Parts: sequence; C-alpha cells; structure tokens
Amino acid sequence: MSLEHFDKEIFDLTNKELQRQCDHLEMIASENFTLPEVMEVMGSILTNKYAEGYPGKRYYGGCEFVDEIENIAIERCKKLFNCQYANVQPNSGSQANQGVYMALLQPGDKILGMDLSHGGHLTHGAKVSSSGKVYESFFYGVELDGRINYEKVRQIAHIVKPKMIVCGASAYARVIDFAKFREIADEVGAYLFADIAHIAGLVVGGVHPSPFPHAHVVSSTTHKTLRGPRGGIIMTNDEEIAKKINSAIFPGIQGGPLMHVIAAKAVGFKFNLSDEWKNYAKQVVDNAKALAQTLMKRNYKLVSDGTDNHLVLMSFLDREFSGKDADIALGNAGITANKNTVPGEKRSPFITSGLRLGTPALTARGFKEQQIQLVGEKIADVLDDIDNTALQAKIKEELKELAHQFIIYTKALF
Ligand code: DSN
Repeated sequence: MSLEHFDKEIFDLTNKELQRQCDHLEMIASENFTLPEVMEVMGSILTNKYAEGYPGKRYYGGCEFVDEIENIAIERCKKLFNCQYANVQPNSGSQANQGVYMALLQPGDKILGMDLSHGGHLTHGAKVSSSGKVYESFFYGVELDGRINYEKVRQIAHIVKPKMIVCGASAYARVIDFAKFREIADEVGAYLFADIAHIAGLVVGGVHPSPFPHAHVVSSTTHKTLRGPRGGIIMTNDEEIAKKINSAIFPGIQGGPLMHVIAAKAVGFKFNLSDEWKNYAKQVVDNAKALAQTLMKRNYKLVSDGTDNHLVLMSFLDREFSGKDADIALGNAGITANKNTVPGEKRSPFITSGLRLGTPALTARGFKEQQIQLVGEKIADVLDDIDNTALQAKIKEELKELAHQFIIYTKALF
C-alpha cells in the first residue's frame, strides 16, 4: 500500500511541504536541497537494522552488509576531508558536539567558544545548552566591524585558560583562521575543536581553508552546505582522540546507529567527491558575494560589509524596523530567511536587528549571479517599503514564477 492510501493525512502534509519548498525561495543559510538518491537510500529497508557498535565490532548479528556501508561512508568522509579518522554515526551536529566534549573533557572543565549572539552556536557553551551546563563556558565575540579579533581571543584565552577552544559559527560571513586559533590553543594548552557545520561544503569544495591540520578535532553536519542527509560527523588525525570519540558516541550518548542515514551520508559524500562539487561550492560563494553587492548598492548595511562564504548578515541597527519585521515581510514575499542578532544588538533575541540570508539552497536549484541579483533587488524593494503588503503579494507571485523556472523536485518523488 502506498503512503497516500495508508496515511493520507501525512501524505497530504508532505506534499504541501513539497509545494512550499518549490514555490518559495529558500534563503535560510543552514538549509539545502539534498539529492533524490540520498532520499532514496534514507527511505530504505536499512532503517530496520540494529547495529550498535562499529564495523566488525557489533553487538548484534546480521551486520555484514551494514558494516560494508558504514566502512564506505567512513572511507569517503576521510578522503573528503583529507583526515585519518572519521565517525559517521552522530545523529546530528549537536550530538556530534556533545560527543566531542564527552570524549575530551570532564564535567566542570572550561571551554571557550563564540558567543551565540555574535554568530556562535548553542552547543558552543550557551548556558541553555548542555554544553553550558556540564562545562564552564566562556565566550569570545566579534568586534563592531563584525569580525573576530584574534588578539582579543588570545587575551581571553590567556585569562580563562580553557581546556578546549571551540571555533566555527552559525552566522559569521568571514573566513575562519584555523591556524591562528591553533596558535592560541597551543599557547594555553587547549584542544582546538572546529565545528564546520556551516562551511563544510565550501571546505571540501576548496573555497574555504580547511580546519586540518590545525584542529585536534572537527565536527560537521551533513545537511547544510554538504547537501547530504540530516546528520552529524566527527573527524580527527589523532588515533587516541578517535578512540575516545568512538566511545563517547557509542555507548556514551547514542544507541543503535541510523544505518539508513549513514548509507545516505555515503551517497552524499560521493556527490561531494565529484568534480561537479567544486563548481557548486564556488557558485555558492559567488552568489553570496553578488547578493552582498546588490544589497549594499541599495544602501543596506551588512555586518562586516560583505561576505567570504555562503551567507550575508544584514544589519538594521540604523533602521526603524527589526529583524523580525524583515523576516515576516520577506516571508510574505515568498522568501524564507531568519532574523538574527548583530554586533551591537539593542533588541531582544526574539526581535533582533538583523537578518541572515544564505545562498546554498538557491544555488542547488541552479540560481546564478543574474538571478541572485534580481532576488537581492526584490529583497531591497520589500524592505524599502516594509509595510506594503500589496507589494509583498506581487513580489511573491513574481518570485514563484522565477522559482518554477528552476525545478528542484517533482511530485514523482513520492
Ligand atoms: N540551526 C542551524 C542554523 O540555522 O545555523 C544551526 O544548528
């Protein structure tokens, strides 16, 4: 029986979501469109198998084929990031990070990460996350120019003396200097942990420097710029660290690995290893730069005045309207983005003075600079006249037409 006949309610909602993804312009910087081949294996019988442990060392029988699958995923991941050890079992980026902390730290140890309100991530020590409850967390941020000041990071590190420095961000538009972070980590005897969830696809596409050989340990998600299935990975070049990571993920924090997702990660990595991938990664960055130029020409202020990667962070500190207002107005115009805090923030985190826009999903759809510039102009048109709901409705129709010229998925998928 098909899903349509077995569970019409979920079938219909899935199709509504498909329609939403096709009709709107997806500009949330952490979202993307994965391949149908990735979804095919993710929706396969591999979901039936329990495989606690690691290839060759499982707690259950019948693992001969899933062992091969996980080994392929590991080998592809190592090749992709040019490293010696990879764990492909984390169910998410957050669990990957939890695993890294559990492997290398004791409860109460000090970690130094990027402040959430400056572009960091919840799992980099935010007090509401277990990373800020189990460990004693301290933060560095960005300057008013929107950039990390590595001298300040150094000063904070020397005062705090953390056991681990966490680098990597969720809303930072500039290159992360991993070599500089390692220098600072070495000065204070800390591990350097790079969370490259946002930029992993750019790293493997050669358009952002790699965290290796600088970081002791690296984590990522597989679904953002990498365009694979939703999940996490951890990599290192250190055998002792690799052993500790494996024990921390299983049995430390997870049980049976999601073998259907691990297989889908392997399929995604195959795509990331192709020549085509380099073109995609370069186009993501070229598109973000084109978007930045267009918005700045229309007199919008960007944090750090531009971008080196896949996202731009608009600042409305000089405007009457907030990030939330912009988020809602653009949503009405068919553009999905998210409000974000900015350096020097004066509004609450629920309102904010910024908006984060990313190009990975539109680039996956086939958008090039020409289309991105047009989208940038439409964003500025909406924001220039933010209360004009008739204009938002008109732009929504225009952008739907544009979106439909770049077909990403069809109903035949279901
Ligand atoms: N939710 C992701 C993001 O939007 O950046 C981070 O986990």
